[in-house]
Amino acid sequence: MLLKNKKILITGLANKYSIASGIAASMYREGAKLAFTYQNERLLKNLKPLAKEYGSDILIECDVASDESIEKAFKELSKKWNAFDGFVHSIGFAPSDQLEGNFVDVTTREGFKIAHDISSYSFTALAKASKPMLNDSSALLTLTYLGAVQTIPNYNVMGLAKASLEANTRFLAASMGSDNVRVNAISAGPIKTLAASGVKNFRKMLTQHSSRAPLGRTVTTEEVGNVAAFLCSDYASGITGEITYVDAGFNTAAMPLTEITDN
Ligand code: NAD
Ligand code: 0WE
Repeated sequence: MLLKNKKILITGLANKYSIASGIAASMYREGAKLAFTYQNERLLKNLKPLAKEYGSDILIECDVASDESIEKAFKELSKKWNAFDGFVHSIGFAPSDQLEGNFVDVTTREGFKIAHDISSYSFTALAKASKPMLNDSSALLTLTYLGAVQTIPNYNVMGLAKASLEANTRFLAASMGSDNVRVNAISAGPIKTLAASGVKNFRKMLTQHSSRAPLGRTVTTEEVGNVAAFLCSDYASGITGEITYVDAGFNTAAMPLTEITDN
C-alpha cells in the first residue's frame, strides 16, 4: 500500500481511456483517498461512475482556463478536505488547427497562447491554489510528452507548451522544496485517449512507436499509473524536479534494432 493515508486530487479524467483513469486506478489500489475535478458539466456523467469505482464521491468542476473556476474549486475542496497530499495534473489542450500541418505555417499567436495557458500555466495555477492546503511530504505530478524535447510531426505548438511544462516542473520543485513538496512529471509514450483520437495518423504513430521502442510495444495507462503512484508516494521522497519516461524505452533508442538487424 504505497499511498495509505494519502489524499490526492486528480484532474483530467474525461473517460476510462484517460491517462488520469489509469493513475486513479493505481492510486486507489495503493490505498489513496481520491477527489476529482472535471472541466465541465458535459464530462461529469462519464466521471461519476468511474469515481465511484475509485471509492470517491468528491467531484468538483474546475476549468483551468478561468482563475475564478480554480478559486471556486479549491474552496469547494476545502469543505471536504482540510488538507491533502498532492494532485495529478493531467490536462493539455491546443486548438485543433494548431496540431495539423507545417509548424511555421499553422502556428498563431492565439493558438500559442491557449496551448501554453491550458497546458503549462495551469500547473502553476493549481500549485498556487493548493499550497495553503498541502501537508508535509506532498507530491505534485504532471504529464508531458517527448515532443517537449524532440520534434514530432504535427505536435507543433504543443511541443513548446510541454517544454514550458517541463521547466515549470523544475521551477515549482525549486520553489516548493522548502515546504517538503515534491514536483515531478511523467513523460508518457503515445496512448490512444480522447485527446489523441482527434489526431491525424495517430495509429501510424502507435505502430512506429512499437517498432522502434526497445520493448517493442506501446505503454498502457496502468503502467503510467503505477509510476505515478510511486512518484507520489514516500518511497520517492528523494525525487523532485524530475521527468520520468514511461515509454517502453522509445526515447533512449536513436536507431531501432529492427531496421538494421535481421531479428
Ligand atoms: P484525455 O483527453 O483523456 O485528457 C485530457 C484532459 O484535459 C481531459 O480530461 C480534459 O477535460 C482536460 N482539459 C482540457 N482543457 C481543460 C480545461 N480548460 N480545464 C480543465 N481540464 C481541461 O487525454 P490524455 O491523453 O489522458 O491526456 C492527459 C495528459 O497526458 C495531457 O497533459 C496530455 O498532454 C498527456 N499525454 C498524453 C499522451 C497520449 O499519447 N495520450 C502522451 C503523453 C502525455
Ligand atoms: O499531448 C497530447 C495530446 C495533445 C492534444 C490533443 C488535442 C486533440 C484535440 C492537445 N490538444 C488537442 N486539441 C484538440 O482539439 N499527446 C501527447 C497525444 C498526442 O497528440 C498529438 C500527438 C500525440 C502523441 C498530436 C500530434 C502529433 C502527435
